[in-house]
Amino acid sequence: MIDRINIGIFGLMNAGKSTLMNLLTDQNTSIVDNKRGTTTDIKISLLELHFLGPIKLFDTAGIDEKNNLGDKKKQKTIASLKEVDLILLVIDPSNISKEIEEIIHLSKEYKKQVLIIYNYFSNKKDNKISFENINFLKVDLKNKNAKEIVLNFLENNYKKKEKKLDIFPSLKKEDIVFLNIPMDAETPEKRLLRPQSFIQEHLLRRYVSTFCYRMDLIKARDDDKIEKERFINSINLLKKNNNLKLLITDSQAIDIIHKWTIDENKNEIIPITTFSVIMAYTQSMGNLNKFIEGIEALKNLKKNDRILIAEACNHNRIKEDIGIYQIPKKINDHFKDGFIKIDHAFGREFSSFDLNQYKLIIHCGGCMIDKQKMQSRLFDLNKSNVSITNYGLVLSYFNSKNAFNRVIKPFMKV
Ligand SMILES: Nc1nc2c(ncn2[C@@H]2O[C@H](COP(=O)(O)OP(=O)(O)O)[C@@H](O)[C@H]2O)c(=O)[nH]1
Ligand code: SF4
Ligand SMILES: [Mg+2]
Repeated sequence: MIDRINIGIFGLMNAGKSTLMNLLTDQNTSIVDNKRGTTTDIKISLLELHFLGPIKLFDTAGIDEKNNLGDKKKQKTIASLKEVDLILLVIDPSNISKEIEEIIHLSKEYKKQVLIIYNYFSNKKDNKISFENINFLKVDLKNKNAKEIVLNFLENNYKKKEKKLDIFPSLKKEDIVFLNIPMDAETPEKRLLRPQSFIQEHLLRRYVSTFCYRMDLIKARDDDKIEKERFINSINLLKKNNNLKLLITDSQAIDIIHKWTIDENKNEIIPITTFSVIMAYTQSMGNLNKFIEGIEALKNLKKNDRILIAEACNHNRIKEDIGIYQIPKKINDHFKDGFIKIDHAFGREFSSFDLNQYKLIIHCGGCMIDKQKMQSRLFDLNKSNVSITNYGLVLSYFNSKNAFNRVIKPFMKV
């Protein structure tokens, strides 16, 4: 998962947004035409700018189209505005309308940086407008030096957010982290799941060694002696020089991992957490508390309360899928069957749900969406006063209070 800066191009119809998209991507990424409303859906392009690094560039539809389709386009445009780090507002100075103010208003509401590009088509008149405190550039986007001019403007005016999140900063070079990866029928062939490879790569980059272990979950749940011995032997081997510092497991194996990593005096032989809990921590830029608070909301659910189980992708689902089967079953076993109303949102469906009807969102690790999208979801949930928690936390909580406390402990500052 590459950390990218999301830049969105916004404005009215025919301001030159798609022209700017094509200029920055050096190709005909978007259709440019003088027919108003040419760009219907959001166009996304991935590129690299030497002074900013990896970029995700959004070309959006003009928000001033007044018809049914225009309303739909506007909705999508606003959804992507919530996910960008920088709004490039393209303005044709001869065509100013209140919708430009609306974009500026939204940028304030969602705390986004805005830069204005006045696209001076040579033969158009200037309405002499200015927006307070917003840096701007005057350019003709069809000019042969336009790209260089725009890039210079971006380099000099974009305020880069320096915040970088380190996962488990106390881990050192000589430390080892145990990764428990039980593969099942849902596991894709030829690769690890994204949260697993993301975390492994993150640790490797910091010279922290990882030990990958495949647990046979069916045998482990059957209390198979050989399977347990194999696991304990691996732990003991790694613990020999006191370098084993943490075990990260797939959340669905938390029942076994919790049980097998406490001794007869109930002391933990190794700290544990789950891939999914780490994803909640990283995708929210360290705001794990928000997801922990969601467990309190789970405890306080009442009859007929509605919850939404949200997965950020549409993967192939088998019978015992966590979101479709395991979590609903645990909720129905914990409360009474049918006591809580459970809905599901997969992939992009999330944005079409009315969040106000829910007491709680139970979200997957969200490895298929970027931090910006997750943060825009958190922003909307905060606004609607709806709680959120995550798969790993829920599975640990339903296992036991101890398991729950153990998986969050590695994130607690001492
Ligand atoms: N001469 C000139 N024409 C432009 C410029 N920018 C856009 N256009 C034209 O204006 C029309 C709308 O441009 P487009 O990029 O599709 O606008 P969008 O609706 O904001 O995406 C097209 O016919 C473009 O060729 C410019 O800087 N100079
Ligand atoms: S986006 Fe969610 S459901 Fe899809 S693979 Fe990632 S963690 Fe699993
Ligand atoms: Mg366009």
